[in-house]
Amino acid sequence: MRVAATDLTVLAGGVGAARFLQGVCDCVDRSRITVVGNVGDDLDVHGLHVSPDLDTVLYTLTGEIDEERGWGVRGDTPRALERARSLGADAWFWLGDLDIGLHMARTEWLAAGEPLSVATERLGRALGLGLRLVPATDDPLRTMVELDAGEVDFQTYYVRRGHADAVRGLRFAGAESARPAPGVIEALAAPVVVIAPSNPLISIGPILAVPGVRRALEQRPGRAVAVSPIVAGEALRGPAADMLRTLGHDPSPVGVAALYAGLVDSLVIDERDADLAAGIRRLGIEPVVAPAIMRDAASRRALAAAALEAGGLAVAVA
Ligand code: FO1
Repeated sequence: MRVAATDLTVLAGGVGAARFLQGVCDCVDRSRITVVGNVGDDLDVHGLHVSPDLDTVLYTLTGEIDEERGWGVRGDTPRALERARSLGADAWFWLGDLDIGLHMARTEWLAAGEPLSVATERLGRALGLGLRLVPATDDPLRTMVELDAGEVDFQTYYVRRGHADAVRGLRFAGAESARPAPGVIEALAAPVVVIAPSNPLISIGPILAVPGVRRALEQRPGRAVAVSPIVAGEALRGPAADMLRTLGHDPSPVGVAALYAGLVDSLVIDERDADLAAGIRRLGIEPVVAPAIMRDAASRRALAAAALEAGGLAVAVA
């Protein structure tokens, strides 16, 4: 497969990454961007293959997203789900009717033997995404979460159990034999690579666990910048802070920097964490202080511009 050169690659998890990417798309033409997405959260449910993080990026950047929840399609209805429940199905994972339609298309293509990367490209093209969205791998890779009650798959931990359990360990099942999807390693040779403000353990971790990805980032020819998903000791969204703590990491931008040491040149941190700059610099990473809370389009754009400028990309922000 011939892969066109990309100017900017973003490693992305779910909701936080998608919102950050909205800002990136305000600063850089979509034709210049490749997004490498997490598939550790993927699940097979009711016979359908669901890729929540890829879909969150897809729906957010095509304007279909339910902004309030951060995932799923705005205004979607649960008629199919309710019907299934009324018939006795164990429908614990919320799927709207329109969303189900997308999963049906993807599942059909996968069953016909297409790789996930091709199915994702087809969905992106059909919905007018305009940038290249690539799963980290086409091979099965699932994040497994160790709880006091035993090991469960990611969505059982996150949705079914409401991410209320203390996380004792993480395992990326299938990672050892997974291969990077076509274009992933090439994309890491972009002049600028940005790690979006996503959970470093469960959103970026599965991407880095694909053999060859971490090394490609370590040996990058360009510049790499991460954006801290932790601000003032709290996660922008989700259970990242608690998870860092229970797994023995510092739930602060310094802890994030320690996880990314050797992988990035700079880390964007919020103004409230400016006093942590020296600790980050000691890890060999240049701290860049910028407002990191993404409230609206303007703040998403400003955060993206700060990250891109740290990577040396000239951006024209309106
Ligand atoms: N999150 C929930 O909290 N409850 C759900 O029932 C749920 C369903 C769902 C369906 C499709 C989809 O694309 C995302 C969905 N999410 C749901 C969000 C998803 O579990 C998480 O945002 C990510 O996996 C974490 O990055």
